[in-house]
Amino acid sequence: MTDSESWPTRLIETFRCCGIREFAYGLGSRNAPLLHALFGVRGFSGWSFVDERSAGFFALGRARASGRPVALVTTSGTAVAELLPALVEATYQALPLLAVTADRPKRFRGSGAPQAIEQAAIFGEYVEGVSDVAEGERWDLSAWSRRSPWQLNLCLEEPSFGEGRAAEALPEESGPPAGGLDEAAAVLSRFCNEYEEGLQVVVGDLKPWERSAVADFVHRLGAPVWAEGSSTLREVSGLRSQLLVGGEPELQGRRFLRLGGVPSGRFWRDLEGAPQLEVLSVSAMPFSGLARESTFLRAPLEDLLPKTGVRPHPRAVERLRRDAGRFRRLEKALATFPGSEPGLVARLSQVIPPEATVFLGNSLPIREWTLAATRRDKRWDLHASRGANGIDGQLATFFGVAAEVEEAWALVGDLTALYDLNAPLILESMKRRPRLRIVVVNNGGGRIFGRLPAMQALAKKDLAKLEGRRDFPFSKWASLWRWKHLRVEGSEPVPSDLPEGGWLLELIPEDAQTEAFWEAIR
Ligand SMILES: Cc1ncc(C[n+]2csc(CCOP(=O)(O)OP(=O)(O)O)c2C)c(N)n1
Repeated sequence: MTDSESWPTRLIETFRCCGIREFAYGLGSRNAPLLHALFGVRGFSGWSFVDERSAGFFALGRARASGRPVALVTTSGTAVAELLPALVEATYQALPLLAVTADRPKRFRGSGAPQAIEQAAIFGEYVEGVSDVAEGERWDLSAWSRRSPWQLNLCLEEPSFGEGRAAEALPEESGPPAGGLDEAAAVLSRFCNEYEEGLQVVVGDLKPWERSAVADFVHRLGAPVWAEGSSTLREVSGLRSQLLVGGEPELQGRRFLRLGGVPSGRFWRDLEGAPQLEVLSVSAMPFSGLARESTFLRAPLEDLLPKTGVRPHPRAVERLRRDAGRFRRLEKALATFPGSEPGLVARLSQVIPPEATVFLGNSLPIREWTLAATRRDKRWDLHASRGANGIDGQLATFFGVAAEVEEAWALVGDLTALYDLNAPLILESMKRRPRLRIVVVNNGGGRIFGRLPAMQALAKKDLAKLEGRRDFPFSKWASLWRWKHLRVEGSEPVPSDLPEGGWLLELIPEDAQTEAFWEAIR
């Protein structure tokens, strides 16, 4: 096999076998023949990017929203390196991205020739495997679990363009191998059934396809549940008598069952220092989320949980009574300090319409949403990109999640928005643009740092430096993308009905109210 022209055809076959229907790409000459062939295939959608880093995060969003593997196609050199943050994120979220990286022929390695870098091992731990393929060789992706990223590094001679192949209907792909579920179900049911008093369920970020299996399982179990905002279990009415609504769970006297992503709550970090408390994590990701001893089952929740038999637990009356007391304090603080950061987040959640897609940025938005957002079930399609908790690429991921929906809201901090200023470029390629509402909580820097116990002792001036305090004119950024812009300061009302068009909503919390709020619920 000598012809580089047949590679695009093989790539198309690979996409089909793996169930890939979308690819995000950066422009380049070495990957141009691959792109040229892919463009001609009916049933594939390509998303064009100037910035490969953004392409990576956008693909992450598409994989999250669709549940399918998504490909990234780049040229050689630093374009490949730009994919790393999104692959890291995909690894910690167990999302399948296929990085198709065009490379110069292997004889260029180590030569320092232009755009010849060491691509084949560049992602290290953050790919499940690498197919490093020289001209004329075949590749085999059958070992790819499609639960984390894979790299297909294609070493190409000088670019040449063959004919793309028009596709017939795409065949059904085969799913990833299951395996070991019965054993995992036995371990899980023993963990739950042998311990009734004090079992605490905590649910982290869930993917759309995991939610109903988790809700059913937790309901069967009947134990108290703390649910992260992006699990969307907070608002499930059938779980009302089990949900902790007043704040994070207490640690003492508990055995913890974690389902889904690693929780963002402080209590999870505190568990690190309490090795006597037993923890069992069940997640599609290959990480326990704790550096100390715990039990970990890696399995698709939607397959494992329906198979797991559990006995219903007795109602934890005392724990729920204490929680109700904390909830009353929380409600009072939200009513007294509507201009605080959690107050603004709570009021925003009330005006976001039912059925909307909602994306929570990392840092305070996700924590404040979990604590303060409405628990009315608005059937939101809620997402947060929480793998390695980066604040990079959040808007690009959001646009990936939002690409096929009617109305999408993002809630991000000001530094997080600043990080990803070029991300909206992709909106120009969307056939049907979602009604976008980008909400920036502009507290003038990374204010999460001021909430860390270790930072609270610092002098105000030093803390401000570490928080990166600044004032950025977001109205100018909004006008660049032709979005309308509105500033809501402190206790001013959050508008419930925004006219058509894209909107940038800037929420400006009142510092004194935010401090008073946290003090009131301490
Ligand atoms: C890529 C990356 N760089 C740095 C960090 C460390 N970090 C965590 S939160 C944060 C500040 C975020 O500020 P902002 O978006 O304004 O949100 P706020 O903390 O005010 O809610 C930073 C820099 C990170 N998580 N990811």
